[in-house]
Amino acid sequence: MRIDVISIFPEYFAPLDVSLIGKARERGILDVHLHQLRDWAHDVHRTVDDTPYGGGPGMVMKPGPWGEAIDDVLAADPRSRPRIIVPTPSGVPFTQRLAMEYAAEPWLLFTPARYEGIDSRVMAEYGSRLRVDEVSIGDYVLAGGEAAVLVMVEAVGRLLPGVLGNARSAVDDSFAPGAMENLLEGPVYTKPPEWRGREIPEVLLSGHHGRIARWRRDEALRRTAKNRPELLAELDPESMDKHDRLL
Ligand code: 6GU
Repeated sequence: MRIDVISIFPEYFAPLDVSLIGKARERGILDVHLHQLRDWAHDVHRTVDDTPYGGGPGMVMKPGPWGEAIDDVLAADPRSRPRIIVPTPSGVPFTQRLAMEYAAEPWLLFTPARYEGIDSRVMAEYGSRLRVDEVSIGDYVLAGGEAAVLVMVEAVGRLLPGVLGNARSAVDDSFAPGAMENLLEGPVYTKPPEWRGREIPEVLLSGHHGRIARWRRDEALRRTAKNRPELLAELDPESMDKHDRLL
C-alpha cells in the first residue's frame, strides 16, 4: 500500500519510522511519502492560510497550495487513484470498519490541516473526481489533523497482510467483525500465576477450551456493560449465544 501525507509539519510523522509501521515500511509492505505543503506556497513567507470569509476567529487554509500539492501527488502515479482522507473533528467517525476498508485500498492520501481547516472548495473539487472522506477520530478537538493521521495509519497498517506477527491477533480485536463484534475484549493474564498475592482466574489453567471461551465471553459482556453500555444495544441478536447473560 502507498500512503501520502501532505502537511505543514512532516516532521510530526517521525513515529512512522518506528515499531510495527517502521517494520512494515522496511519490508516494503507500506510505502510512505511525506510532503511539506509549504513547498506549494509561492510567496516569500510560504503562506498557506488566510482569514475566513464571513468573519470569525482563526484562519483557514488556502485552496491554492492544497490544490497544487494534491495534483502533484496524483501525478506521481497516473495509472492509479488514491482515496483521499481529510482529518477533521466534523467528519464521519473513524471505526474499525473504516480501517478495514482503507486497508483494502492500494493508495491513501491524508491531508491533515492546522487552523480552522481547509477551504471547502478543495474537498468539493477532488470529491467530484475521487473518493474524499472527511473523518474524525473522536469527540474532542485536536490542534491539528496530524495526530489523527498517525492514529489512522497505525490502525490501517496493522491490518495489512504480513504486518502482524500473529494474524489471529487482528481477528480477536475489540470491534473486529465476527462473534465478538461490538464487544470489548476482557482482561488478560500471563505468568507468574501469583503476583503480589493475586491469582489468575482458575478457569484459564483448566485447559478446558469450551469453559475458557465461555469465561472470556462473560468477561467481554461484563466489561462492555460497564465501559460502553451503548454498544450492548447494537449487539446483533444473531451473534448472541443462548448462555449469554447481560448483567
Ligand atoms: Cl481528525 N482533527 C482534529 N483537528 N481534531 C480532531 C479530529 C481530527 N478527530 C477528533 N478530533
